Formats: sequence, structure tokens, C-alpha cells
Amino acid sequence: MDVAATNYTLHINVTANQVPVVESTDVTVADDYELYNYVVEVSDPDGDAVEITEIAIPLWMSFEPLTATTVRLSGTPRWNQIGDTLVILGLNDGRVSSVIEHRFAITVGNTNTPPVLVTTPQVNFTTHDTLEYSLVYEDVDEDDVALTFIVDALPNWITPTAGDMGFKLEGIVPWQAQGTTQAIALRVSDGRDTIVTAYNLSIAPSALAEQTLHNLKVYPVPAQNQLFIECADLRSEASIQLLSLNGMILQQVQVAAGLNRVEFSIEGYKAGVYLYRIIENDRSTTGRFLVE
Ligand SMILES: [Ca+2]
Ligand SMILES: [Ca+2]
Ligand SMILES: [Ca+2]
Repeated sequence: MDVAATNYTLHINVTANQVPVVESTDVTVADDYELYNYVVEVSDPDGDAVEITEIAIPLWMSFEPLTATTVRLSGTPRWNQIGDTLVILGLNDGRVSSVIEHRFAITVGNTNTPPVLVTTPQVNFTTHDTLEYSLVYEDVDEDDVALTFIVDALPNWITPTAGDMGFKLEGIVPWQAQGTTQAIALRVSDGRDTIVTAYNLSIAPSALAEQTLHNLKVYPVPAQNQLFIECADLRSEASIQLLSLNGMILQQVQVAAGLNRVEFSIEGYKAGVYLYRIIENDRSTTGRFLVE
């Protein structure tokens, strides 16, 4: 018995899969101690969902999926990660027979970042004020180079103390400085770049009323190795200072209100005229003493 043969023709339209591609422009340059940040954007010509994976990225880089079509590559390379480094991302639209590799190289340079002053210096003072603050610098490059400092300008009543990352400045604004601007200038180097910190202090006159303290005794006259200052009627806590004629503070003590007798050692003072100054909350007294 014959079996009727029927011929069928099957028409199937097969559209070849198109592979996913990276749309964004690869960021191929980085620098040590600076943030690298690149959002990779992919698309698929067929509209397929694309899975993005990390096949190879440098140690300093993190891989962070953001949306269905983007991932963020970011991180901060260090000095021992300079040079060329390869990034390989995998793109998979679910239809490719093997994951599509997207490769690019990043060149990590080591441009120096100069030190930066990270504190804000106080610039406005009144005579008798205490100046005490630090200029602190940061250097993002961990290149084991200690910062070095050169003082180009500093009022002589300020004592600088240098540390690893800056300067502590201390002093008491002398009354002779009133109404002046006084320059501070430093050069700071990280061994590769030098920056300059320069600013002016602005000194306003003190509101303290200059008065004569009663019952004040300063002796002996002339003084040799010791100077005694006796004040019988201090209304508040006070500071008693010995100063050079140009206003530089040589010694200072804090005393309580009431009766005080303070002994200063002035051994080593050259013969000549000096100043003493007693500063209370609301008044001050200045006078001269002689050293022989
Ligand atoms: Ca596709
Ligand atoms: Ca750098
Ligand atoms: Ca640096």
C-alpha cells in the first residue's frame, strides 16, 4: 500500500543575534591618589538584556552595578600601582555562545598633588589677645616624604613650633602692634612641589582702658637677677608680662585676683629698659623697669 508522501516547506526567518556593545568612551587615564570614576554603559542592538561581569580589574578598582545597562568602575590607585593595567569586562545577552569580552588598558600616572592647607588661619586680633592656632597641611600622596617648612615672614612675638604636618603658632599680640597688619609667609614642600601660605594679621587696638594700678610696686630699681611686682588690688584674674621695648613678650604669668607678689627671674637680661604689663579683664597697666 502506497503511502502518500507530502512535502512541506518550512519557512523560518532567522535573524542572526547581534552582540552587546559598550556605548561609553573608556576612561584610560588615572593618577595615583586621585579618584578614578568611570560609568560603563552598554547596549544590545536587539534590545536583549545584557549581563555585565568583571573578568579582570585592577586591585584598586571596585565594580558596582548601577542599572540594567550601567556599572561604575571606581577607585584610587596608589604609588605602587602606577603603570598600565588591563580591564576586561564580560557582556552576555543570553544568546551569545560565549561571553563577549570588552578590554581596555588604564595608564596610572604619578603626578604629584601638592600639600594643601586644611585649617583656616585666624587673622583678626586685638592687642593683648592670645594667638594660638595650628596651620595643618595634608598631602594625599602617601609617598613617605615628610613635609618641610621654611618661614619667610613671621612677627617676632609669635613662636612657631614645627610638626610633621604643620606649624603651631603661639604668642600674645603686643600693644605696639595695634593698628598694623603683620605678614605671615611660609613655604611648604612635599619634596616635589612647594606651595606658599601667605596672609596678614590685622591688629585692632585693644578696648582695654589703660589705667594706673594703685598700690603697684616694681622693684628693685635697677633690677639685677630678680624683679618683684606687687599688686594689691587686682579686680580679676590677670596676666603679668615682661616685655622688650619693642613689645616682644619675654615672660608671662597668670595670677588670681587680690593681692599678688610675683618674682621674675631676669638672669641673662641685658642691661637696659624693659616693660612690664598687667592685664586684667577690663584694664591694663604698662610701665618701665631698668635692668643693670
Ligand atoms: Ca543581542
Ligand atoms: Ca597623584
Ligand atoms: Ca604630594
